Amino acid sequence: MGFTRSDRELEREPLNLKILVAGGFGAGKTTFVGSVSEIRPLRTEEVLSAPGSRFDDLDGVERKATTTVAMDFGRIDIRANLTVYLFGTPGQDRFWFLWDELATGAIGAVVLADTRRLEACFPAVDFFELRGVPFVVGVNAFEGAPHFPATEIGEALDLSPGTPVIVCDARRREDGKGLLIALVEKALQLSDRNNSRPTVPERQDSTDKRGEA
Ligand SMILES: Nc1nc2c(ncn2[C@@H]2O[C@H](COP(=O)(O)OP(=O)(O)OP(=O)(O)O)[C@@H](O)[C@H]2O)c(=O)[nH]1
Ligand SMILES: [Mg+2]
Repeated sequence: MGFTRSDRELEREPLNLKILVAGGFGAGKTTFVGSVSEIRPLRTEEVLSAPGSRFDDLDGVERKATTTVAMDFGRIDIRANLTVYLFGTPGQDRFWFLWDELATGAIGAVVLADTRRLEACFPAVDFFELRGVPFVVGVNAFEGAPHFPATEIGEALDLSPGTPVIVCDARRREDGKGLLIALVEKALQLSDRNNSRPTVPERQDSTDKRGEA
């Protein structure tokens, strides 16, 4: 007798998803990945240098001492058989060239916004909208930052209808997890509509030596 697996069994197959954590300079991306990750996060922080300050927009985050120069990496099991690999982007314009590579294979993104400098996340919003990559906006509530209703923030960012806008504290794991779950639900809905299951593609090129020292 032939053995066929039911949809329910297929649903329980391990699913590995790649998600980007993006947004403007200093919006809390590294903090988010670090607080959500269940493994010790990989960070690429460097001290903000005087020469770099000629290129970096430090307005509003003058007290920031370090910045991400390549990426953050973390991992979390959202539920049984659903693992999310988190890739935090660098925030400064001079590292834009890394974004395309970081976004390869991602099923979606969390775009962190800081209401003190909302315009800093416009490029991230544009990046994902242009590529049709689903995203949710996390409004990282810094102390003393102005509060706006989610609908107003959605309008200010000119988001497509249905794009979730969720207030969060990037330092709180539960907040981060809530954003990831909202994103995964949105991405799965979209992929069901397109009849394809999102996964992180297997690396095809066995000669790739980027992991080597
Ligand atoms: N009060 C408060 N501080 C936060 C929050 N999230 C991040 N921070 C602080 O804000 C600063 C910037 O956070 P990062 O996580 O480095 O920001 P980033 O977006 O990774 O910055 P870049 O990589 O330089 O673009 C750090 O000092 C954090 O401790 C938050 O929700 N509330
Ligand atoms: Mg960072």
